[in-house]
This record gives sequence, structure tokens and C-alpha cells, in this order.
Amino acid sequence: MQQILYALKIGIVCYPTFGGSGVLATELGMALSEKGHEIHFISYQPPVRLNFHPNIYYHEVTVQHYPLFDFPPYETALTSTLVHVILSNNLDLLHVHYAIPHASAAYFAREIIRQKGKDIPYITTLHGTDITLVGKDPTYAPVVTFSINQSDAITAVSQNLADETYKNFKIEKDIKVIHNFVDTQRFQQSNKDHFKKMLAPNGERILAHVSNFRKVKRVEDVIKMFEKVRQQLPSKLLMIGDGPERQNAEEISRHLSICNDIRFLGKQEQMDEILSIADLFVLPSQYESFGLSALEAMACAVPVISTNVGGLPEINIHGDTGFLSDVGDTDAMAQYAWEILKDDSTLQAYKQRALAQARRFEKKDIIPQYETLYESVIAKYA
Ligand code: GMT
Repeated sequence: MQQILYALKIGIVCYPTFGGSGVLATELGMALSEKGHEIHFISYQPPVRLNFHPNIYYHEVTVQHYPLFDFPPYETALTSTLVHVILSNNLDLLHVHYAIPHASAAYFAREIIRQKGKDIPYITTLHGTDITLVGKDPTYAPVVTFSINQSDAITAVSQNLADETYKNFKIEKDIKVIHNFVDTQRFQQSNKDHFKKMLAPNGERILAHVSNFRKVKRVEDVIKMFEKVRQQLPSKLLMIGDGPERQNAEEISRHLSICNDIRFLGKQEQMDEILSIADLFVLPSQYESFGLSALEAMACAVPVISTNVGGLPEINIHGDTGFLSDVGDTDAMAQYAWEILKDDSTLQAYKQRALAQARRFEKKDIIPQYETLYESVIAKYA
């Protein structure tokens, strides 16, 4: 990747778990560190995808427990950690991913630091449920609105999410759309034929789903559409990830007597290897601000069947890289799966187009957009 003119010291606040916002924040931090920036991750656990790099630091937020606290004050602990990290490392900028509670903690930290005679801007990147599900709930909305508006810059991971934010909150600033990205060097199709033969010994097609198995992902629909697909085509399904809906999905697959063709793999780190053996990726979500998992699948040359909601139409092109269907329409999803999987030459064409589309969201093209934004925000404080 192209090297930079001057290195910044950037604090990145994110969730450390398998959720898309944490994954994106971690990939961004690692890419920036490779370009020479000094990156300080601040979270309550090391982010799952975080690898060692000399330019990367990790600061853990520790919450003190006390018998009075039914709800330990994470936001206060995070704010205090931010103050310590900013001052002791002389950070130039904070970049928080997922508004709740990171944007309000950043706001509070900025104000505390200001009292000490130092200025530090913060940028908030909106990821999805911080706006569409959780953020607009009256329990959180006033604080979310205030802390987004106070940000020195706001970004959203898709045009749809920017539009939803304007619709649901009184936003007084410009929201810059910076799409999520994929590292096509790491996420690429590799030869894993030996795995494929073990999982699909008779040449069955392999479908895959990756998520955190929350309600919004509608994992039940993956099982329902798969039941229809396997009536037309010998096929297997890989269910990757874990979350509240996993048990329900397993029960449905037993009830439909198709559990022998479905593997629940739990949380996995070598996603590129698993995606390398997939023929089709299925993402039937109720809402998806972007669908990073679908983009990673496309980078491994896997076409996608997704719903037509949120930012999904910005990455999955109907009839080209896969298909879009209405939420819950598992008949249409199964029909579209047949369209893609019916013969090898059709499948190959979809695979090539999915890969070409993923290359439009290349890491090396998106990272400079963040760097330009950082520089413009810091320049305002100079
Ligand atoms: O619910 C999730 O999928 C996790 C969530 C998160 O913030 O951790 O993901 C959101 O951010 C991802 C990265 O920007 C997007 O790719 C996902 O589409 C988005 N999820 C939703 O909007 C439901």
C-alpha cells in the first residue's frame, strides 16, 4: 500500500466481537498501521481480528465492579480510559465505530481534555443498528443525536444508512458516505478442494451463511430456503457464526429432517478458507446497512442471494452478482438459487461478476478516503 506523508496517532474505539462494526474498525486500524500511522485500539477485549503490528497498541477498558452497581458504568470507564490514552500517547484524533455508547464517551473525553488545554477531534462512523434498531429507541435517541451532532465528522457505511440517519435523527451536519471495504489479498478464492470433497462428497452445491445469528438476520429463512433448494439440487449448507437464534435454527433443521445436510460451524476465524468452497452466500436479513459478510464472500468469488433492504442493493447487483428478494420470500430465494446453481457455466459467470464487484470495494481505494477525512478534521483544529 502507498506510504503516507506524515503519520498520525489515532485512537480507534470499537466493539471487539465478531460484529461487522468491530471487524471493519479492526481492518481499518490494521491497514492504517501498515501505512505508518500509530493506532491505539480501545475496547474491553482485544478485537477478534487484531493481529500484531509494531504500530498497533491495545488499551483495555476495565470496569470496576461494586455491589451497588446492577449495571456497571462501562461508558464512564471508557471515557476515563480515553482521557488517559489521549494524554499519555498524545493522540491526534479519535475515531469511534458504532455510536452507542462510543460517540458520547468520545464527546465527554474531548470536553475533559479541552479543560486540560488540549484539543482532540472525534469522528463517528455509523454502522447500522446504532441508528436503525437501537439508536432510534427513545431510551437512547437524545444522547445519540447529541453525540453524533457534536462529532467533528460523521461517516456512514452506505448511502442508505446516511439517508436513514437523516430520516430518524435531527442531524445538523454533513454525513460522508465511506463504503466498507475488503482486503482482496486475504479474501480470495484458494484451492480447498480437499475440504469441499469432505463436505460435499457427491459434488453437491455448497451454500453458506455467516452472521451473529441475531433476530435481524432471519436465519430461519436460510434454513427454509435451503429446504426448497435441496428439493431441486443436491446441496449442503454451512451455517457460520453464533448468537441467540442458533438453537432455533438447529431445531427447525431437525424438524424439517434436513439436519444431515447442514453443518453449524460456530464462530470461525479462517473465513476466506471456508468461503473458498462455497458456491452461494445467503443473507436474508430484515435490515443490513451494508452487509460486510456478503462483500467478503464476493471477494472469494461467491455470488450472493440477499434481501433488497438497506445498503444491500449498493453491493449486490440483481441478476449480476446474485439476486435481491423481498424480506421473507424464501420461494423467490430458492428460485434465484436455482438460477445461479443450475449449471457450471452459469455459476462460473456469477462467480466472476461477484469477484469483479468486490474489487470495487478494495481496501487500498477506501483507506485513503478515511485519511483525507482525518487530515481535513485535524486541519480545522490547527
Ligand atoms: O448486526 C450486525 O450485523 C452487526 C453490526 C455491527 O455494527 O457490529 O453490523 C452492522 O455493521 C456492519 C459493518 O459496517 C454492516 O456490514 C452490517 O450490515 C451492519 N448490520 C446491520 O445493519 C444489521
